[in-house]
Amino acid sequence: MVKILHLSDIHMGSSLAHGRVNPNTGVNTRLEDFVNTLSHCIDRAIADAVDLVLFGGDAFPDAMPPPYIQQAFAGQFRRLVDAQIPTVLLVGNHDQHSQGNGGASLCIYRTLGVPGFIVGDKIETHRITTGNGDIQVITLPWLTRSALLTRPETEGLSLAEVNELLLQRLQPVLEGEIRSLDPEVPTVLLAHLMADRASFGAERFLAVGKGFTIPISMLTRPELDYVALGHVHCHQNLNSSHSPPVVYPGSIERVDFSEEKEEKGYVLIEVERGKAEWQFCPLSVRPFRTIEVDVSEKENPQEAILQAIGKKDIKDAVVRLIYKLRSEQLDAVNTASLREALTAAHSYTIRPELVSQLARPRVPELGADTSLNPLEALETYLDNREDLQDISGDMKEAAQRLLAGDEESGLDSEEQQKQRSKQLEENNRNQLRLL
Ligand SMILES: [Mn+2]
Repeated sequence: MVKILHLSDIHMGSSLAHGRVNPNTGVNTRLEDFVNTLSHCIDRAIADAVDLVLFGGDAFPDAMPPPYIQQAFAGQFRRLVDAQIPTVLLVGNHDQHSQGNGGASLCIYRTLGVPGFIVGDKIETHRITTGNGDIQVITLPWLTRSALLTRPETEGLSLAEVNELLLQRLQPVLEGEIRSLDPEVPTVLLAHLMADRASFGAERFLAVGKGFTIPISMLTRPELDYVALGHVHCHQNLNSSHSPPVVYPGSIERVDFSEEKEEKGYVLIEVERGKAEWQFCPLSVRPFRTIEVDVSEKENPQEAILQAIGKKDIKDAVVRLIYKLRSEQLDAVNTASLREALTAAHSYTIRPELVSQLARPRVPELGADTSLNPLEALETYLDNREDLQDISGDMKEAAQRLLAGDEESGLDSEEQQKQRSKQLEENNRNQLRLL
């Protein structure tokens, strides 16, 4: 039985805006948080004498972290070298350098020949000998289209079509790795990807806005005993009622407020051929707290805000205070005393939002009915916008074409289409920049 510690999405060097300079060390307190949390993961690996550590990718916010941040990361992983624990560092999307000849921030560990360290920057099977027997680890780093496709192949294709083509290429490559496995040896797939429960090809158009996703059926293979994922920051097992487990451990620290309610941690696994037992190990990380209060109808807005602050445990937390008020109430709020009330927080931001009496009401039908498909939703929206009636036909037609993935619309020149797909890709990247 091989014992593994699986962690992912360290993103060391992000969330610095939520910290402050520690006067004793000169270091941003959020970097200290991340290093401290990572050190707890490494402590556990050493204390439990695990046979293998798997890192699921995204070490830093980008492929060029400042030297002091690289050093903080390396300083922790160095402890695994000293403890002679084999370690696989998988390359995530944030680790890849997009300019020049590519490469990834983590490749330096291979270049230096760090003993026991493997860098997973391509699809490959590694047979690793541990104190408790051999284990096979298939590495599947974040896939860019250039990994499996050439430029002429993708010319003129929509993003959805490129993704489909990428999947078609990936499948035989992965299949090749799986068929070359030693069936007697326990096997883990270590992958940085967005998994989708949708079956192959179905609802393809809905995936466009989400970037490249891989159907889970490609991962739930009986030849695999555990699928160790990285990329999604919220811990989850995508295959809970079946085998193998397909697990995102999630990020180890909260990167921003979107992770306020998520528990953070890592995963311990005991794996043998045909069986894996795993447990999520929570980490005690710095809390994030949103205090949101609407005081626009309150007689004493100051008091109402202070009350809202008083209700939350803000000690040592990263806090954001958002209060809604009318413009004539602005003078009734004393920001200095709000700051006073927030001093127990680790850091805080204060954001007043004006409620506009002229605000256009939202389309009520869109709020109530979540079963609408995108076209029905657009129609409902257009029915509520008299000012758009003259172009509503064109808009519906354009939406239909977009959803059908039809690039032969005849409306745009090839150049415009290219621009648009570039823009779309850019949007996707921005949406996913934190994953
Ligand atoms: Mn990622």
